[in-house]
Amino acid sequence: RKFNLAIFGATGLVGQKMRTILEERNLPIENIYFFASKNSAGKTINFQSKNYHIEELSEENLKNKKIDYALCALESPLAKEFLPMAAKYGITSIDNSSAFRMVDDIPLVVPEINASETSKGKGIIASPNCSTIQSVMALYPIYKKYGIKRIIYTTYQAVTGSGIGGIEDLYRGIWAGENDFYPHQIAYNVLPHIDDFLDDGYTKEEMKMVDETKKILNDQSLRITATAARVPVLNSHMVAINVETEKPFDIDEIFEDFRNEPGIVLYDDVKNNIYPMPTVTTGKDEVYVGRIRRDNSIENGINFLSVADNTRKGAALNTIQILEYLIEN
Ligand code: 11C
Repeated sequence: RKFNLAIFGATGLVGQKMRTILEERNLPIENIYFFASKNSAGKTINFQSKNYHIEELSEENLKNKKIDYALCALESPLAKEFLPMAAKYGITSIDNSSAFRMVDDIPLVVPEINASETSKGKGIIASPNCSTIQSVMALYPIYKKYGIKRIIYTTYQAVTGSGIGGIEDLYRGIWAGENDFYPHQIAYNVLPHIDDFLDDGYTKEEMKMVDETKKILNDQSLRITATAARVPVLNSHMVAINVETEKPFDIDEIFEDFRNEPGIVLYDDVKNNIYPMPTVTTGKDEVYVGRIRRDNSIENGINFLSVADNTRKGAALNTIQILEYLIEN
């Protein structure tokens, strides 16, 4: 049966990407509504060769339109305001923001890993942080087969993770060495700082990776630590992952495990300079893994890279895959 869909925050970077990906896939959409702030209301948006008016996200609109599902690309404070309201009017929202991810009875879903959790959602389903999604996707085959004791994440994150402000700072920086969005110039630089600092010296981004990984894998015993950095790359995050497994493994089998995992592309042929990079993964739906090698400093350790389009699998695509799972089930 066909359903009515809304996009909340349709004009931002993730909202626009949701529209692009919906155009690529064939979902049985009856009516689609694009919502944004008052400033954007009235502007037109093109979807599947038809023009739509952007409407203001308001209680009245949520109440009066018969919406079944919403893809939410709002900032956290707005998601907190509007998603419980949407749920009240019978709308199931799939939220890209961090607002509800760590709330106990709200599922945090990467469909390839824990799609069945969606059945526990009462009107809101959370989609994880971008760097978390591509990391758990890559760790999942290892976790299933060998168990995991400890994970060390080190990230190299693109400016699209910050939305339009990050892109503008990168371009402005290249020409004028100026910054407006970030606390320092991002062009020709690396910022060891993503999201706010917490009292213990970690950033919120680092703790999202730690906490969300445990929730998605449903394993609080995992020991995880993270360092997150912003690099002057336009799009696609790279995460260097060091993992210590419970059980011993054959490194050749790890390559096979990645090769056989849905949603993963094994991209590792170093003799021919084949390894995942943002220029390879941008515009792709899959998570690319490469530079796979044994960590010889411990008994059962692996080093590898996970690289993915943070605006696709890291954001818009994951929410749409959750939606596809919901409508199929
Ligand atoms: C970044 N990972 O690259 C962030 C963006 O919690 O959804 C996503 C923030 C979030 O800056």
